Amino acid sequence: DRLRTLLQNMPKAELHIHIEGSLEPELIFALAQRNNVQLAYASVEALRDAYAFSDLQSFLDIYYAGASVLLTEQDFYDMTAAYLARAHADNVRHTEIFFDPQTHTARGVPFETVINGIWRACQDAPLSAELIMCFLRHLSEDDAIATLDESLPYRDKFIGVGLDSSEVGHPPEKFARVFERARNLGLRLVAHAGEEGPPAYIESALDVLKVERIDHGVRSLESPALVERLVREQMALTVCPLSNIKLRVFDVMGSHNLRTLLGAGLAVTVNSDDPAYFGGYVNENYFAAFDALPLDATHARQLARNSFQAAFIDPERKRAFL
Ligand code: ES4
Ligand code: ZN
Repeated sequence: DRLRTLLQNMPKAELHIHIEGSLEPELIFALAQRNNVQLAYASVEALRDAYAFSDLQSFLDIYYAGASVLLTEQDFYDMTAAYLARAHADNVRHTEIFFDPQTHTARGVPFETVINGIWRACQDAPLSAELIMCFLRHLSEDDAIATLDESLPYRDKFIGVGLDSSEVGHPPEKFARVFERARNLGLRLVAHAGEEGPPAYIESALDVLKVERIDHGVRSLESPALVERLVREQMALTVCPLSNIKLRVFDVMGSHNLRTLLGAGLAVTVNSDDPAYFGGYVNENYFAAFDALPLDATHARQLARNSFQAAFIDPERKRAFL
């Protein structure tokens, strides 16, 4: 119908996508074969059958196992090129891609292999693509600082840093020093907060880490004072509807709070998070939310506008999209 066509065709930015989460089961098997890596699953179907998650941690265990097939610069290039082609087909005009270097350096894959493969695919892409390096919050801050140090020779290849992986028990303030160093390097700052963690984690991401966007942030609604602040500051939330259903943050899409967040005046965006694991790329996230919730063409245009407004792109180019 007309709304679906609008959602499909409208130019949009994607601001919350983990590149390792775009690795499709077919590519996992192809890379395992190419690299002689042994997988714990006998077939693409058996692997896909394992994609039944009960919470964030149950997903992360499989997501890190899937990433174990990535060994060469070409592997990282191929994974990223496949995502960028898919995003382009969804009329994504600009994307800011998370990558998790620690997932790979901990396995002995050099930092330069990871970033060069991902970055080269971005250079060859039919849309603009920037990189945001994420620190794994289940590891120590010292490990994050060592990763930031390791990234410095490649400082010109990424625009910012983020914070992802297991949220509860690893509050933003654990990473105060590494974010301060990143800020002093002129890097843009984001963090996952309020996905499974409480509103207090969103507040400390803002106050301690000084982030410029909140990834997820859906639990902000539990604190009216926080909502008022996020609206006043027009702090963007990068919401990922399919992710939230697959990881049981909400039971069903009809119970998702996306419409309520928008209605409160929050700067909400729609994103895919880990599209190969959660059942769809960015347009599938728009379709699923708009099918289940009372959202119309005005909301669609607002969400697309918000995505460019919240993007780390130069103001001139931003104005052309708004
Ligand atoms: C993630 Cl959905 C989600 N949450 C936190 N960390 C992540 N890394 C990849 N996907
Ligand atoms: Zn995420």
